[in-house]
Amino acid sequence: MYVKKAEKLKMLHDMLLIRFFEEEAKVLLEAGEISGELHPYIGQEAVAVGICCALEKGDLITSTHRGHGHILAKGADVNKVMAELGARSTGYCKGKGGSMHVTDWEAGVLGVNGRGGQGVPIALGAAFANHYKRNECVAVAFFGEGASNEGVIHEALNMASIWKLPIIFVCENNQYSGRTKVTESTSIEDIADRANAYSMEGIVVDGMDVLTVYEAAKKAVRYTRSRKGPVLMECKTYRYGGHFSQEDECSSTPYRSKAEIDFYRKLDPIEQLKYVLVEERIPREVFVMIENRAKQMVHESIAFMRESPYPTFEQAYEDAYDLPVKGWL
Ligand SMILES: Cc1ncc(C[n+]2csc(CCOP(=O)(O)OP(=O)(O)O)c2C)c(N)n1
Repeated sequence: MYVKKAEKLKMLHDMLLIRFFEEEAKVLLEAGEISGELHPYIGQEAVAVGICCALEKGDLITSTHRGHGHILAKGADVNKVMAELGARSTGYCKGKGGSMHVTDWEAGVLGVNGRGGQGVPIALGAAFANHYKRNECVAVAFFGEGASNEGVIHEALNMASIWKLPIIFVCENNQYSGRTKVTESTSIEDIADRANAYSMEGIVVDGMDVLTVYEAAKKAVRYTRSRKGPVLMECKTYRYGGHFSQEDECSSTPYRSKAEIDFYRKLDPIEQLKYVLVEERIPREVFVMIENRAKQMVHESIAFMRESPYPTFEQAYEDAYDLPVKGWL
């Protein structure tokens, strides 16, 4: 598939933005400027970027606990994401949600979700709403291969198939669910095979190659947008870091070898795309410019977070409940 240079450069920018964001977020967590926990997306950038570049603004996504990459790729404001991680009132959820509860209606992000697999039925509902309103929008549900064994995802696949809903189920198979290898939790090699059981299209994609993901996503979006039915897309990928950012510091027994991690680092999605661009004679200075821009955006987001106030005590009660009776609290 022909992909314009400008589109490829945007993909490079978006992957770099996610990578720098995640690297800086880990530093801030270690320094105590962010509390709680983070699940870094480093290594998996090609999936979020390849999928989201194939979407339109009105399309909707739901995300997972490893969600920063998805929402940045879908166009969320990096300042407001960082502010949310830093628990500041300028964050997407006014600093009361944190890393695993970012929502951005404007960018079409129906929520990062701390509960495994629970974004999937939300995306299903969004797809049903689009179907009901007879509009052109599609929904994308990101989930991990660990979550793929949860009943709710099977229910969603079945329902989407029966009603031919405009939804793409994107399983990011990074081979590990926490410390559990996929071969210990799942009886089949390709999770996309499960599409057969729900009479829908299933496809396995190299999730380390952004252009391959993009091409497959474009086809899937066209297919589901024209109301032919849902698609289950499995992206084979890898996370370089631990399940959560402090994993190495917290665990003494390694569950994967350095050789395995090094193997996937050699398939790095950012380097792969740069290689393609070098072949197309894009000068190295352009990469440097794009890298600097992405770094600057992340640094500005940190400054924005630091300058922003924390929510007040009173604000703790806002937005949480729509109480039927005034004065309950
Ligand atoms: C319903 C539920 N069960 C268990 C957990 C604890 N948990 C958090 S992340 C995780 C592993 C998820 O693995 P996977 O779905 O493959 O996503 P990945 O972490 O690889 O991105 C688990 C078991 C949870 N958050 N929600």
